[in-house]
Amino acid sequence: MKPEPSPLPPSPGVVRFYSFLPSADRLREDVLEGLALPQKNIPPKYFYDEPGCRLFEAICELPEYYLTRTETAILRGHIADIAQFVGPDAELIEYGSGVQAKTRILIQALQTRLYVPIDIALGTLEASSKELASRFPWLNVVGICADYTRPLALPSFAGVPIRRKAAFFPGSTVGNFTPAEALRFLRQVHRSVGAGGALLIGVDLKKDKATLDAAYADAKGVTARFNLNLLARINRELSADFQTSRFRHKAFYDPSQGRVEMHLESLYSQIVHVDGQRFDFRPGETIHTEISCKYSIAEFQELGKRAGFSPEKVWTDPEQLFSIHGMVAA
Ligand code: AVI
Repeated sequence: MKPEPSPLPPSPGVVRFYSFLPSADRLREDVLEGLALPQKNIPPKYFYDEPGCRLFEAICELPEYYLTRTETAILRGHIADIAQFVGPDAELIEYGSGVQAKTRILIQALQTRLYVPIDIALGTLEASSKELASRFPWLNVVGICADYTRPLALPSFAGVPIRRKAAFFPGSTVGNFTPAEALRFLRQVHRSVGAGGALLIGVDLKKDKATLDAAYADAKGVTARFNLNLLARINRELSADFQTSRFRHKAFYDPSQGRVEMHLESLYSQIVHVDGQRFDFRPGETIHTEISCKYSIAEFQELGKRAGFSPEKVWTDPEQLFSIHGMVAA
């Protein structure tokens, strides 16, 4: 999708927004197409409506969901080295910026002057961008509301001196792509930062099945509510008649594929209508809603190389649960 023509140079503290969001028709198309497949499937990007964003924030606080706190601890513990890797006067582009909590650590250390958060959830993007702009008075924030899983040409900004572009993609969100999709995405990031640009990317590491199973099926059932909210969203936005109590959350790590899979399992034989179309479910049949791929450090470096990056740094925690990679676009 093309950006709007020559946006004005940003001014410090001022938050500007550009929206490249696809129409509601895309949700309809993706859901109708996905439910017609032999393995029913709905893309995970549709988790993030307003209630979904709130539930994801709650997941990040769960004791079982070690990813967020571990990545934050790695960032804090290695921030001087990370700031040295990125260097001064970098334009910081964040993919899937969400609540931007980790970004604060980075912006403080880098003294960033131009920050471009990209997120599919407009409400969260607006609120967190405004909060960030008021916290750092020297910062220009240019929010982009977009689906970054699709090709996106970013606007360029005059008026702020920039030495390099640095992409930040925390949270192991790259794991929600298949390796082939991740490769395509990394190539797109390569084009956005250009030769010499930097990539800081959080990647969850392979580990024992029990830890991963618990992280995606927590005792309080927050992840179950997050998964089931997808059906409630489809009911609201596509006049569907899913009865959420007739489905259950299912999540498990498959070591042979190195990924967690999340599904919504039909508890009964049932018929559901979405936008006037009928879908039949057998008992035990599932809608596949998410994958969360886990990598070894070497596997992810190999993927980065195939996308044209040169892996330069890796920071991890003492238990080797999570990694942050520093790569440079060749
Ligand atoms: C956003 N993403 C990296 C999360 C993950 O861990 O794959 C989404 C999530 N799904 C269930 N819990 C969290």
